[in-house]
Amino acid sequence: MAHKQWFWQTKNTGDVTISKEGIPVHIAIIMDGNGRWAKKRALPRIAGHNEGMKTVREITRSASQLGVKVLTLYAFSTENWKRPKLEVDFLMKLPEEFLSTFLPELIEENVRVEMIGDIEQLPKHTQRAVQNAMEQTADNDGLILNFALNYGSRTELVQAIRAVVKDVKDGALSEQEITDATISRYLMTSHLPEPDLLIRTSGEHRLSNFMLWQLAYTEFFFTDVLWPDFSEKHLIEAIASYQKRSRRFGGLS
Ligand code: V0D
Repeated sequence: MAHKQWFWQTKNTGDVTISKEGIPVHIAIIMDGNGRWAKKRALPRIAGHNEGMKTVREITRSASQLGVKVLTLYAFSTENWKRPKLEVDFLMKLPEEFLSTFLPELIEENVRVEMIGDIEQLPKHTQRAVQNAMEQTADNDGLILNFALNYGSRTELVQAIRAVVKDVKDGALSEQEITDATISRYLMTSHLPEPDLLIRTSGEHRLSNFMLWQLAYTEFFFTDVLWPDFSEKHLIEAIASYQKRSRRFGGLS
C-alpha cells in the first residue's frame, strides 16, 4: 500500500517529504535563542521573547494540523528566576498576553492547554491566566499544548521520590512495586506519553534540567535556528529527520 505522504517545498533545503503514518505523537521543544535574536537586531531581550511568543502560536498551529497529539514547550525553567527582575516580570506577563490574543483560536482548533511545573510560585495574575485557559480547554480532545512553566526535572524527581516514600510508609505501595512504570506515575507527566522527539533551537546541545526521566528513549534534533526564526518549515525538517531514524529502545533492529 502506498503510504500517504506530504511533500514540502522549501527554499533552502530542497524538498522534504514526511509521511502521515510516522508523525511523532509527542514533540517537546526547548525554545532557545530569543535573547540572541534580539541582540542581533540591537533590541532588548524582551523583544526576542515577544517574537518567540508568535512562534509558539505558529508551531502550535502546524503541530495540530500535522496530527501531533502532545506539544510540550519549555517556557520557563526553575533556573530562570536568576534572570534580572525586569526580564522575569516581563516573562510572567507573556502567558496573559499570549492567551488574550490566541485563546479563542486555540478553542476553535480544539487545542487543550495544560502545564507542568510548580504553578504555585508564579505570580497570581499568571496563575489565573493559565488556570483559566486550562479550564476553558479542558474538554478539548485535539492537540495537548503542554507548557513547562517553572519546571525543573530534578525537582520533579525529588517530589516523586518523596511521594513514593510516603506511600511506602503509609502502606499504599510496597518496595517491590517500585518499578520504572511506577516512577513514571509519580511524575507531572504521568498522563502523557513520553516525548518521541526533542527539538532544541539556537545551537545549544544540553538538556538544561528538562524531562531527564522522560527523554530516556527520545530522538534529539538540534538546530542553529533561533526560536523566533523557527517556522513550520523547520518543524517539518525535524520530523523528516526523526522519520529517517530507526528507534530500537535499547533492543536490536
Ligand atoms: C518566552 C519563547 C507563551 C520562550 C516563547 C512565563 C520564552 C515566549 C507562553 C505561555 C514565553 C505560557 C503558558 C500559557 C500560555 C502561553 C510563555 C513564558 C514565556 C514564561 F498558558 N510564550 N511564553 N510563557 N516566551
